[in-house]
Order: sequence, then C-alpha cells, then structure tokens
Amino acid sequence: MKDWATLTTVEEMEAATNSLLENGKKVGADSWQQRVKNQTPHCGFGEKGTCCRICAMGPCRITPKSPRGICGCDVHGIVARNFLRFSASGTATHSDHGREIMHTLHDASPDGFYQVKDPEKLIRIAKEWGVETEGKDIYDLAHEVAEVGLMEYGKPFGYQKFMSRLPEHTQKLLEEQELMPRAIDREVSQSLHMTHMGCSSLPEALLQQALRSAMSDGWGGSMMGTEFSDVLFGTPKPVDTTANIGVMEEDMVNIIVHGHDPSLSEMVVHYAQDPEMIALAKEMGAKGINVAGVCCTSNEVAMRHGIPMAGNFLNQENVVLTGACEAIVVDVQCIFPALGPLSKCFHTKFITTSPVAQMPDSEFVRFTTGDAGVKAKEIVEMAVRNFKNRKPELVNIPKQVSKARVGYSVEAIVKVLDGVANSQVDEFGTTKPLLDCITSGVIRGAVALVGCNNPKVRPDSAHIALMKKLLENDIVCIVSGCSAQAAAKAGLMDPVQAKEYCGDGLKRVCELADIPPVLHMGSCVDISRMMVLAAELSKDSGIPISKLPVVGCAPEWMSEKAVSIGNYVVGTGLDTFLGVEPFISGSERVASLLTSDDEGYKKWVEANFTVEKDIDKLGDLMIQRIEDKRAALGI
Ligand code: MSK
Repeated sequence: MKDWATLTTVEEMEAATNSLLENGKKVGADSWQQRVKNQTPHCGFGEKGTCCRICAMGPCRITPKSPRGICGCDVHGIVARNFLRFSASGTATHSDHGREIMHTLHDASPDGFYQVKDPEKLIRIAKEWGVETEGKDIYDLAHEVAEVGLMEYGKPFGYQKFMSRLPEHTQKLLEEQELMPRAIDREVSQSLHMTHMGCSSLPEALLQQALRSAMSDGWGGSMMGTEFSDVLFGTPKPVDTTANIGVMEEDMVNIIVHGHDPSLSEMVVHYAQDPEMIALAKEMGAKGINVAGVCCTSNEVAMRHGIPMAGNFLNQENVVLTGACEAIVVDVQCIFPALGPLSKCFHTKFITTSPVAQMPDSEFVRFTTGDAGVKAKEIVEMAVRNFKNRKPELVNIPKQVSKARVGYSVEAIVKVLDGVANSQVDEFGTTKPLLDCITSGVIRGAVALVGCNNPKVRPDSAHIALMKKLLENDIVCIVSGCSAQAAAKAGLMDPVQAKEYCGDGLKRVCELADIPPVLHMGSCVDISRMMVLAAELSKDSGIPISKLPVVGCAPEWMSEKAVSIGNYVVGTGLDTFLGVEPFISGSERVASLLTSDDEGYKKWVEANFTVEKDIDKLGDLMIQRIEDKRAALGI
C-alpha cells in the first residue's frame, strides 16, 4: 500500500491526464480528447435517432419537409426501431460474455486450468434449477449445470430460469404484460426481426421488445455471467486494494488487463505470480511484475485478488501514455481501437486475445480455455521481455492513488450488515438488517450507480458529484462498472476517509459495519447482483421493488450495453436516471413512453427513465424520488 494514498478530486485527475497528454505529444500520439474535437459537432440526425438505414432504399432522414421514410415509416417508428436495435446489441454483448463463462464452466476440471472455487454456490444454483445434486462429483455437476445454462440461450419453450428469483408481484406483472424473457438468443434475434424493413413500426411494440430482450440479459445472460464467474473464480468478499494511475510501478513490469471476461485476466494474474516469470523480470532489470486493471476486467480481478485498479473507460489511453506499460492485454468490449496506434508510439505491446475483438496494430494471441495457462504464460513472458525496451525518458507515472475496499457481492453485503443488527441468517442470509436501517431512516435509501464514462460529460465528474451528494443525504451507493472505478479513484471506497462525506446516519452504519459508504459490487454484468439484492429486499419486506426507496442511475453512460442495462433495471421495477440522452429526442412519442408517469414503461413495469443533463438537478430528482417513495410507504 502506498503511504501517500489519499482522496483525489476530478481537477487533480484532470491535471494528471494533461501531464500524460504532454507525454503523448512528445511521440506524436493521438488521443480521445483530440478525436472528440474532430468529431464535434455530432450528426444531428444520429443524435435524435431520426436516421433510418435498415434497408437500401435509404438512408432516410426525417425532417419537417420529409416526415416519413420511403417506406412510409414515421419518426416514432424509426426512433423506436433504433432504440430497440441499440438495446438488443447490448443484450447480445453481455449475454455472449455470460455464454463464454458457461463454456469455461463446462471445461472446468480438477487437473485443468479452471476449477470450481465456490462449490456451495454451484450446488445452491443447481438446486434452484432443479438439477439433482445428491452423490454427484462436483465437476460432473458443474458440467451438467453448464449445459442447462447454455440451453437458456436457445431453449424453444419457457422463460429465463432466474426469473423465479423475482418477487411474485413482479413475475405476475411481467406475465400479464407479456414481458417475461424467453431464450436469450430468441429475444435478440426477434429484436432484429421486428426491426427489419416491413416489420414493426409501432413504438409500443418495439419498446416492449426492448424490455423483454433486456430482461433476458439482466436475469439471464448477465446473471449467469456473474453467478458462474463466482462459481469458477470465487464469490467476492471485501478486500483492500488501491486505485488510480499511480498504481503503475516505475521499477516493475506493468501488465494492464482490460476488457470483461475474467477467464483471461484470472490466468494472467496467476502467471504473473509464477516464480519463473518473476525471476525473468529480475533478469530483465525489473523488481518484479505488477498487474493492474482497466474497465470491468479491473473490477473482476480487484474484487477477487485485490489487484489494483489503474483506471476506467476514458483512462485506457492514460496507462499507455505513462510510458511504463509493457503490455495491455485485452479480451472483449470497451476496448479503444486507438490502443493499437497509440501503443506503437511507445514500447507497449497491445495484445488482443479473442476472436470477438480483433484489432489492427495488435498482437493476436488466441486464448481458449483448453490452452489458457500456456497462452497466459506466453503473454506474461512477452510483457516481461518487453521491459528492456522501455524508454526511461518517456516514463511519467502521476503520483495519484486512493485506497479502496472492494468486493461487496450480495452475500458479502448480507454478511457485513448482519454484524450491525446481530440477527440470525439462514443459508443465503437476509437483507433484514439493511431494511431496518432503511425503515428507521438511518439510511434514507439506496442508489445503484453504474455505467461508463462519456466525453459528453467531464470524466468522472458526474459519478463523483452524485455520490458525494447522495452520501451527504444518508443514501448508500452501490456501484459497478466504470462508476465503481470513479468512486475508487476519488477515495470514496476508502472505509476511513470516505466517511467524511456521509450524513450522520450513514456514517454510523459505516462505522458499525466497517464498510465504505460506496459499496463496490463488481463489473457491468454484476449489475445482476444489484437486481438480486433488490429482489431480496422486496421479498424480505413484502414491498414491491418499484415501491422501495431504491433507484438506478447511469450519469455518464455511453455503450449499447448500458441501454440494455437501463432497460432491465427499469424492467425489474427500479426508476432509472440518466445523465446522457439516449438517441430518442426526435420522437416525443418514444420519449413519453420511456419517461412519462401516465403511460408506457410506468404502466407496463411500474418504473421509468428520467433524463437530465444537469447533474446537480439529476441528484435532486433522485433524492426527491427516494423521499417520495418513503412518504408513500409511510416511513
Ligand atoms: S467497462 S460498458 S465503459 S461501465 Fe464494463 Fe465501463 Fe461502460 Fe464498458
């Protein structure tokens, strides 16, 4: 632990980035900051969602003079079709990550590269899914459960199995509205079918499909990704780590892992600790090997191994700009193709590993579960041997590090809060202590803060400002994805220092439970953990999810995955607040269906979206919504 770890402001982070950009200028490096300038202003039709290019009669663009496309589709149909495609792509992406995890589970063996680290969780899910567990070898069970899980992608009949985790009220509502998600691939495929030329142009039908497909992500693909990553790599427990660019080490080989699928990063972390590799690093003149993470891969390895977090989405170029990155090793999602040319300006090796994410100017080391250890060792060795190519005159590691306690799975939250109330827990535990804190008003409510960075918002400023505002108002923040790293970098996960931002009630709970006020729940797919927590709170209290003083928020979102997430968080019954506009402003009808209190989402699933670009106002609106829900419950 670096002894200068501290709370860090957005201004300080920005100053560090600026000094790195100066480093980049020395070698002619491009940057997202420059590319944003080149791309501004953005296409107005794209921003409003009013450009249709789903057939070759177009592209058609809707204007007052040309209110319909060549096929006659109006603006509402076009905007809704674009919205559904955007969301369905997010569903496909998350769920394909989940599918890879199921294949890894299917390949697990006692003498292979992947083992079952949490057999209790495997048995618990097997029982939940009706798979016989008695007398079975744990690996036979793992393979059987993996097959059952893989069938969730293409089974011809029935709904997603994890939907039974929802309270009865929500299940009934979704059944009545015909919004229960069927097989994941079917929902994605049907979304593409519905948006093909000559199919749906009725906004209601298109938005209902956006909800249905997103629910197959949140309560299907993503949830399997989360649950079976825990089975394979261990269910997260609180662990201390450090965050921000200063986690990179000047005298060590720095390997950055970036992406989402822990199957790769787990192996890289393992082989970076191999005595043979450490000896080689010393031979190359380094003191050892330092692995750090970016984006959601960072969340995965931080919460299971305490691996430091170098940064989030818009910091991915920063790690290379330090001139001290021997290799940036990526799997899938949220990886800038810019890393290829940028790495070439330095000595960094940009190593791609998945057939799903292949990029120019990278070294492709194809990684499969069958040869995972061999390939991971090869990658670590490539990085270590690259240390001698480092140019000392280009090394600039800003001294910025904060302490963070991460790894609050639902199981961990239940356990630590039980310490406050001292109640008995059953096998899974109970959320009653948390409910008691909320009912008594010691904690006013909870906000699930998630999502990316987006250059449309000053990086991390919205995440951090909102968290501080919520903490001050005794609202606990549960966070994941790049929002989690924003919090960690700012020091908001430091259990000692972050308390200074809390109101009296929340501060007392944090002191009693020895937790930070911002709880790290993991990566993007781990938003499914938040959904399970909401469902458990509802079942333990008898209050429908939509009436709980809990809301979701993605203040700096940018990806298609984030729209799928938003749709399944709302579909689960949680009002969701966005700081960046989705591409829907071209249709008042679509905007109303998503945000109105009188129709659309609110009527179908009892929750809706609020879009507000003024971040202070967004925070006020969330607090007001939480207080309104409390008042309605009489608490
Ligand atoms: S990595 S989807 S930028 S949260 Fe999951 Fe971050 Fe958003 Fe990617």
